[in-house]
Amino acid sequence: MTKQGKISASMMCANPFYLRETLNILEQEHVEYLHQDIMDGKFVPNLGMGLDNIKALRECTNIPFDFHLMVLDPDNIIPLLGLRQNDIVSIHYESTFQVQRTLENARKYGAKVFLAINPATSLYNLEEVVHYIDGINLLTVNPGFAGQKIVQSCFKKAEKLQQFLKEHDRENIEIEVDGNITFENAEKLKKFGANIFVAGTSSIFEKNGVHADTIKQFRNIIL
Ligand code: S6P
Ligand code: MG
Repeated sequence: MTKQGKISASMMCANPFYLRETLNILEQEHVEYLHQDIMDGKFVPNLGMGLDNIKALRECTNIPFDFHLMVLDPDNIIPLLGLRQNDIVSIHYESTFQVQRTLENARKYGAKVFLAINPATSLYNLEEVVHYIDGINLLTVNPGFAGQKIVQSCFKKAEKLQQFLKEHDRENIEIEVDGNITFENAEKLKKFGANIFVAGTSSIFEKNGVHADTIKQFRNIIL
């Protein structure tokens, strides 16, 4: 079964001076998610997306949020996110001592729960939690910064992930890919079952915002 391709627009790539126009275009193009990278300067060497900004953004749009938590001890942050039913929350395998407990905690807030895995995180780690999640966020760069180059081993890993999910009767869960998702990389990763594509500087975001035409072209690739 081919899952429908969805766009998750990476808000860390949006120029705040053009935010209203950017949101208007993302809405008009029916972008499925706004990807919110939450970073604590510890799990990744960067800071970002404060909770007050997230709250303000919520008031400006009805597009569901796709939270990517790059923080240590995510259990402290999850209750503060204002999660909604159609949102996604991705939790990194290494960010908590008891990942299964954290995934279950997140589920209480009603959003879809994804496990995020770094390029060097082995797929073996999924074995025990694959039945507790709604999707995988496959990091195709080491998280923390926009504008990086894809880690080449991720293509093989995406192929292995597809096989792994089949073997565990979980081929219907969602596969998000995050990091340097160019048109070309999106096309390749789609062949391995990816269906949510984080769109950042590599695809739809330019210096001053986004253009409807580029989003339409990206959509054609990932449909
Ligand atoms: C990276 C982060 C991503 C970035 C995305 C930006 O730490 O998790 O979500 O926002 O990588 O896109 P690009 O196209 O600049 O890599
Ligand atoms: Mg991200």
